[in-house]
Formats: sequence, C-alpha cells, structure tokens
Amino acid sequence: MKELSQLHTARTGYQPKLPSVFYNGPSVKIIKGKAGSSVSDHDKIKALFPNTYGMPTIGFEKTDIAEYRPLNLGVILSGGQAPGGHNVIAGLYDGLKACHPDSKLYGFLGGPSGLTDNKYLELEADFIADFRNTGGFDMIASGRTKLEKKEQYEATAKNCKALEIEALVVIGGDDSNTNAAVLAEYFAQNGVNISVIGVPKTIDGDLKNEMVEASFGFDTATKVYNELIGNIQRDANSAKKYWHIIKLMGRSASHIALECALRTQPNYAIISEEVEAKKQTLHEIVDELTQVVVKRSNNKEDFGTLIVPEGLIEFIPEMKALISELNDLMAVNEKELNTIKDSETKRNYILDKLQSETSALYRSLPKQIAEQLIMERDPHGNVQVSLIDTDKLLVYMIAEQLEILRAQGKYNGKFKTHTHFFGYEGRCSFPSNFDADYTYALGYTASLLAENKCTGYMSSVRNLIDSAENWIPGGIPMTQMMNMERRHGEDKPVIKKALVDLNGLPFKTFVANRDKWAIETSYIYPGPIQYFGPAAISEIKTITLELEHQ
Ligand code: FBP
Repeated sequence: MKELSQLHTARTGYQPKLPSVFYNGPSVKIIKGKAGSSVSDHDKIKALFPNTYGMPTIGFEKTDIAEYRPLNLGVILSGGQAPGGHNVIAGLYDGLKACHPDSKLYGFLGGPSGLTDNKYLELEADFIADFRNTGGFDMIASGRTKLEKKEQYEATAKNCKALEIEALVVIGGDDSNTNAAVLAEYFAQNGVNISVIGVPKTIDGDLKNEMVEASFGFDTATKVYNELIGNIQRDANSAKKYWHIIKLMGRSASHIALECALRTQPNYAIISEEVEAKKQTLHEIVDELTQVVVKRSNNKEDFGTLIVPEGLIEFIPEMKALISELNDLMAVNEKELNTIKDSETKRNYILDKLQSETSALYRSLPKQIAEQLIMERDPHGNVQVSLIDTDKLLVYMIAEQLEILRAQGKYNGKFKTHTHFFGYEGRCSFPSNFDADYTYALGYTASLLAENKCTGYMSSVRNLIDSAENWIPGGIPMTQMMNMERRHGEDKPVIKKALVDLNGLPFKTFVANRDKWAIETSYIYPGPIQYFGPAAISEIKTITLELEHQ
C-alpha cells in the first residue's frame, strides 16, 4: 500500500462542499440564460465560430426527475500546475457516477499530447481516492502541447471515438481554453459528436471576467507565498540587516503580487500593469526603489522587503519593444542562431541585428539577463519569464545607484540582499478549503454540462464570496470571453486575459497604503494555510476576491 503523510490521509477524508442546487445529487435541469456576444471583435469571432457563438449562458434548477444516460467522458490537465486540479477530476467523477453508475471517466496523460498520442487511463474510484483534496497534477500529469492543428483535432476525435467518449473536459488557462473553444467549434462544424468543456485553471489569477470570478489555484498559491513572505519579513525585522527581493510567479498579470502585497504589507511591491500605464523605464523603476532604500536607511532601517512580479520585464515599454524585436529576430534567424554555441558570439550576433535603440538597451543589460532574454520560447511563443532573473537585475541596478549616491555623500547605509523566487512552491500545495470546494464544484458542474450535451462552454461557479451552499454553478460560452489578438504575426481569436485593473479596489487599496508601508515597517505575518479549525481561519478567501466583490 502507498504510504501517505498524516495530513494527506486526513485531507483525503475531507468532503468538499457543493452549491445547494446539487444537494441530494444531480436532480437538476438546465436553465438557459441570455445569449451574449464576445468581448470585442464581434463580427470576426462570430464568423470564426458559427456554431458556438451567441449561445445562452447555462444555469441549473432543482427538479424532481432527472434521467441521465451512461456517458464516457475524457479529461486533460493542461499547462502549469494549480492546487485543486485533482478535485476537478474527483468532482467530475462523482458527478458522472451520480448521474449514472455506468458512466466512465478517462484521463488522458501528460496534457493535450495524451489526446493525440492516445495515452490514457480509466479513472476509477480506488485510484482517485488517494488524490482527493491533494495538490499537484500527478494523477494524470499535465503538459503544454498546443492543440491547434487539424491533424491534432482529427487524432483527438479518432481516439475519443474509440473509447466512445462523448465529452472532453479541458482543465487549463486562457491559452488552453482558447484551444478548447476552437476544438469545440471544429467538432461542431465537422459533425463530430463530442462536446468540449473548459475549466478555469491558473495560479496567475488572470483567467477571470464578468462571469468567471476566479481561476482555481490562485487562492492556495497566494496563501503559500503569503506564509513564506511573512516568515521572511519576520526574519528581516528580527535581524534588521537584509533587503529581501522576492519575485513572485504570474507569467503576465500581477494579481499574485498584488494579493500578496495586500496580505503581507511589504516595503515595496511593483505592479506591472501600473509600470506599463505610466510608461516607466527600467531606470525610473530602479530610481523609485533606490529612494525607498535610502529613506529607510536614513531611519536606520537597512532592511526591507520588495515584491517583484515575474512578468514585469514584458510590461516595461522599452523592454517589451526589445522582447518583441528579439522574438521576430529569433524566429527569422532560428536555424543560424542554433548553430552558434558560444554565448558571447550569440550576443554579438543579436546586437548586430537589433535596431540602434533596442541594441543600446540590450547592450546595457547584465550579461546573464541578456542571455536569458534569448532563451527558447514556450510552445505558445511566450518568453519564459520564470527563467529570467528580474529580481537579480533590480538588485544589481539598485546597488549601482546606491554607490553613485554614496559617492555624492547622499547615502551611507548598507544594502545586503537576498533574492527569492516563489512560484513552484505554491503550485502543488494541498488546496485550501476554498480551492478544494471550488474545484470540486467546477468538476461536478462540468459533468452536468456534459450530460446536457453543452459544448464550447466553460464550467463556472459564481457568487464565490458567499458560502459554498449559495454558490451558483453554470456554463458560460467561451466565445463570450474572446477577442482578437496578434499572435505570431497573425490575428487570432483568444480568450482575453484579465490584467490587474488599475481602477479596481484591490489596486486602489494598495495605492492608498503603499507609501506608509514603504517607510514604516508594517509587516503582516499570515502564517500557513489552515485546513481544519474555526471558519474564521480555515475559510479565509483572497483579499482580491473580497475587494472585487464589495
Ligand atoms: P498556467 O498559465 O499554465 O496556469 O501557468 C502559469 C505559470 O505557473 C506561470 O505563473 C509561470 O510563468 C509558468 O506557469 C511557468 O511555466 P512552467 O511550469 O512551464 O515552468
């Protein structure tokens, strides 16, 4: 028998809470709501999605009689890990079996490639049991293969048909759900009788909109980071000798950095969306940070904490221009670049090809950062920001600035630093009670969308600010979340990413407090996630959710 930790054993016994409409099983009927349109580019998206555009939203209502047929369903986990993925699968399984005991659930292995390569596992009760309420995606593993080619769609259809699968659930972020929406449309257009349903996943918190209040995993991951940041702050405040520069995951949006800043009150937090709106240069950011270090030093506090969002580099307009030029340059000269092994030669090759302004910026960067900026892109063409040491770059530049001020007699402190990167630490944690309940409800909801042959929908559970019994499950057409964006030199329909809203209450609350936090030491120490005990500590929601729904 597999050996489990005590917490693992205790957590597998946790029964996640469901919205009250699902109490006593899935005796529900679907209620069609209003038909919506896409976020923008209505005509273009309508033309690209003739079968799945303009569908109504779906809700559920209790009914006395609901008859379901046995249904074979496939599921994949796609993209980065997020706490709660296993519970989506557990919710799917329980929902399916409650509808009909002869239903079957197949997990395709290793993400989208499992579908095309026909690698799968039938998921049964005993196997799922050990994964209930646990973190990670190891039950069936994840991957980042992009499903976007006709051959991939055809292989998926063939492999699903062989297992008599009538519905496919894609648990993923904005890119994976975009692919799911395209697959749903492809199947509908080509008479393939398989529904495709998405589930909003990502610790980054940027897959949300009017109808999807949160992506799962954000709650738990930020709680893990908050514990770690709090511990570091307590250490900083005890030893009073180090500045801790903490880079936090979030490939693009700064929701994680903002949530953690609001919960832990560091001395400084950068929010990428603000940097972009203010069109700040790297040097301006460094100047601001340097001033905080100097002011604290003048108060005899040569210590502090600084939160840096992982995606920052792409939000600094001059860096964004550089990265975009590098992307094109690397795509066009891929073969030649691959033959150059020596990093200095590679750097010079790039410098030669860049325009004069971007070339000057590239030349000014520390060698290590310059190298990191030309590393391989991910399958979606994104720079792998988790591999870029923005934290170290800032330390290097602040230290340089401080030395200039020292030479001018304007600074006489010490700037001893430690850099940290928190990302992977939070992605596979045991899900908080919120994420355990939310994901289970998302999975259960998806099973009912599948039973009702809904395709092109994202499973949604709303009213999250309330207690689980009052949550509102349903389905939202994915085309309703789309706009057109430029990708790899082409206009593509994509689910719109939610960046931090600079007019929203979370950001405004941060702005109202940050000057005070910079100078006064106002650290908060949130401590670890509580899985048991009073609701006041085991059911805490993110401050982002609380403020967004005030
Ligand atoms: P998803 O958007 O797929 O959920 O992944 C988010 C994320 O955790 C980012 O925060 C991070 O930049 C990225 O994944 C890291 O990717 P990888 O797991 O491939 O290193």
